[in-house]
Amino acid sequence: MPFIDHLYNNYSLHTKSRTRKHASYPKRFLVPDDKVKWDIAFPEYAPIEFNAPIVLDPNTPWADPQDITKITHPIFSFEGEIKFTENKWPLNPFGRTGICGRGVVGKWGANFAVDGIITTENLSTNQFQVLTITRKDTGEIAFPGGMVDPGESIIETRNRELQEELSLNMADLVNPLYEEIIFKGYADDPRNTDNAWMETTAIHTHIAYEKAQSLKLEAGDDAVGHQWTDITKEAVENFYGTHGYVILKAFYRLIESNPNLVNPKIKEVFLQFFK
Ligand code: RP5
Repeated sequence: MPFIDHLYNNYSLHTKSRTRKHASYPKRFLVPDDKVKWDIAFPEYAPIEFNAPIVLDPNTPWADPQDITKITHPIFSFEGEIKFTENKWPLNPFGRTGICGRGVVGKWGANFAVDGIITTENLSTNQFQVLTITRKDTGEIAFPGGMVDPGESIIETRNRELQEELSLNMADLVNPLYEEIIFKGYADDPRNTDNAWMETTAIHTHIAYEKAQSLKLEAGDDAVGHQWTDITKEAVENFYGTHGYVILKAFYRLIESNPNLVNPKIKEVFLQFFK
């Protein structure tokens, strides 16, 4: 099975949303692979409800009221129509997570983020590289990214996050070799619950190696470190959330849509490595 299909399988069964959790969460109720989808009967299913104090605090600006009838924004998902419980709580479009309520996630239903995927080709190692941060919360390697603030466009969020987490000067990203939105959908995130979850839009920007080397970067905000990460199986498997699946998707798309942009040796190594 090609490696990306293995990552897609884990993604479609939202393995991380069932088996990982935020440090403050109670234990997730065990949801086997064949009981993930809501339309499969699972009468024993009894997840604990957990809502973090910060989410319940009426003064937290990014959190909805606990009483869902009081929210004023629409509840929608990139994944299509949302189902609701009898008490009007939205149901995770990918299925059961083993915890209900909102956990540390502010909004009922989908919570929208943006990820900035900045990549290059390392001609000395013949490998693709991606600019990553080390997350303060889990210590995992991740794309720089974050939540969309009210009124912000996707590109504004991406740029703000690159500045906050990496001090990137946005003038350095003008005229990249390639730029495309390559993903819009559910994010398999360890904070997800049955009723509140992350969705993301990922923008892939590919730049020349010399340009990548010249960027002045400094970790800040949610990032405690930054690095150019070589795209190896091990790196991809250990990325935060869905980022491993998304980075492979991004490189396959780049190779397919812009075959002349990619160094033939790097392409050969990549395809051989992930076949
Ligand atoms: C992930 O959470 C998204 O892909 C995005 O990278 C991130 C946003 O959350 P914070 O980084 O703001 O915690 O699911």
